[in-house]
Amino acid sequence: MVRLFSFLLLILMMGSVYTDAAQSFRNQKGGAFIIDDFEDGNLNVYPLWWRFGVVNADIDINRPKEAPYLGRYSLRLTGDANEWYVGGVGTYLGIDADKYNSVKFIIKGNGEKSGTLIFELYDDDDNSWEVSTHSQYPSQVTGADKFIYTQKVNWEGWKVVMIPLAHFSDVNPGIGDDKWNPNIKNGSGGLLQMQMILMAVDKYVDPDIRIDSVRFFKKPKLKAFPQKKGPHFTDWM
Ligand SMILES: [Ca+2]
Ligand SMILES: [Ca+2]
Ligand SMILES: [Ca+2]
Repeated sequence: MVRLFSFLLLILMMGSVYTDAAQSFRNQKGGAFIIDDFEDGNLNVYPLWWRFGVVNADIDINRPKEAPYLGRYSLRLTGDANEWYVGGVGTYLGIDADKYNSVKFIIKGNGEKSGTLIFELYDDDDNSWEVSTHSQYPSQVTGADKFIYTQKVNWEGWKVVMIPLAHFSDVNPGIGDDKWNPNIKNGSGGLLQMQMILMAVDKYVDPDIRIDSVRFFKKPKLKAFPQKKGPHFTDWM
């Protein structure tokens, strides 16, 4: 009976993951899509951020004096320098992101060796609405493109970082259709998920980065995503 109950609960939970993305995100204002501003001080709802690896992901209190655009809370990612690849956090999106051409973060560095962030975006290409892992190679996904952008954080204090989506690279050539097409046309799940990974840059300096206000937006007069071929990076993670 307990087993059956657990099974039903699991089905319910899985079902809830695929419900309307609008239910998982709040405070949407015209034009932009706010993934998180961390203002509810909770990483488990609006939206749920899962954690992987050995990263420490915590909500931290901002000091408003540090920058005028700061709210009350932000996300702090820290880890042990010995791990080099520390791990990260991710959230399920399932949104049509075709109308955006940029992603914006507010990032606080802790000096020259704060760490490196890898931003990953997964775009559904098999209408499965989920990121499925390869049966033989668990580090690989199937049916979705994985686009990444690497951001070295080597500054002290807060900085607004705007990245054109055209600067992301497809790192799984041959998987998905190798094109940035995160729309929900013809049954596609669009932009399925975002992950943010923390890496150390120095064996003796623990990486420590804070992130606030993650959002997609459309920057006027920015060129559309070029569907150029290569150079491709190998999927080294
Ligand atoms: Ca939240
Ligand atoms: Ca691909
Ligand atoms: Ca694609």
